[in-house]
Amino acid sequence: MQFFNHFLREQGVSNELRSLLYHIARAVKYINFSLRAGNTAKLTSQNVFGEEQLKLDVLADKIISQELEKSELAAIIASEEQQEPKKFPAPRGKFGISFDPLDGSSLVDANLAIGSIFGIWEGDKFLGTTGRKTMVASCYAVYGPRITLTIAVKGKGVHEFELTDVGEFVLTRDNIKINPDSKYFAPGNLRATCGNEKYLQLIQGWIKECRTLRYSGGMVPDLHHILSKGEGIFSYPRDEKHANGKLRLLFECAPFSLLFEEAEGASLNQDGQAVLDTEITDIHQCTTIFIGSKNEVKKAVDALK
Ligand code: AHM
Ligand code: MG
Repeated sequence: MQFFNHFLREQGVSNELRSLLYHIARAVKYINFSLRAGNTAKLTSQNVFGEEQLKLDVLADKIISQELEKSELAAIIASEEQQEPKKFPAPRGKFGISFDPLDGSSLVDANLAIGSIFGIWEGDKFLGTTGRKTMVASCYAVYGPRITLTIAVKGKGVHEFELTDVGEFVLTRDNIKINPDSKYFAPGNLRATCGNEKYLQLIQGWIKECRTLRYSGGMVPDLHHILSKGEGIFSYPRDEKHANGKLRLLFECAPFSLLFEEAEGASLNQDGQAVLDTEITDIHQCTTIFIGSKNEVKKAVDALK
């Protein structure tokens, strides 16, 4: 059995980065406890003792922010739940952490899998840089029937860990790779087919080729499916109202793009640019995304031109 921390040390991950990942793993455990505790109310509500309960995504945001502050390794943090990033006073850590505390929180009621996403950047700013230049690692947790944490440290591959009964993450899959071709498709923003004939044709083409649909409505489990099976494509194109789609560059797309490129997959926006090369000009900026098996991603983006 390979424990999370031992495995990362063997991989040559620096002490500081390992310690930061340890704090992220702790936050994931606390969020999991909160989810299991049944606080699944979508809106702020009162519990049986008449106390105010926090919305789950607000609670997850709080848990992660506190854990990152405690780590003393963060110079700045930015959350999808917060309007502005929070800077910690010097001398604090050397990392910037961007995160979506609870992606797919609207699926909680339906008891579908959801997740948390983290991007780890060097330095104390996110604006004016790209994932390629500044991101050093990323990871995501899936809260499903099992709790997994999948990590990519730049240049050191993608590895999956699972939370055991004793509260430790252990290695379940190492060096995850994605095949260039695939039979699986996960078509996000199907509403875009109403105004975009090419997207409609792309999806009809996948259906005519007898491909397999795997789509849950949660980016985290949908992308985890691709990494688990070692193949697939997830798409989220623009539509008439959303020129850059809906998914966030800093909190969702850049972290996943690092993971997928590390696994030899690809992640492009609808204009054919690597998502990791997109400059961050706004904390809450959105991007279109086509991510997964390299050849499928390229073909899909070409088909929409
Ligand atoms: P959220 O961060 O508000 O939860 O939204 C992100 C989610 C993704 O998990 C999922 O891929 C996408 O929204 C689904 O979008 P849509 O509601 O357009 O189907
Ligand atoms: Mg989200």
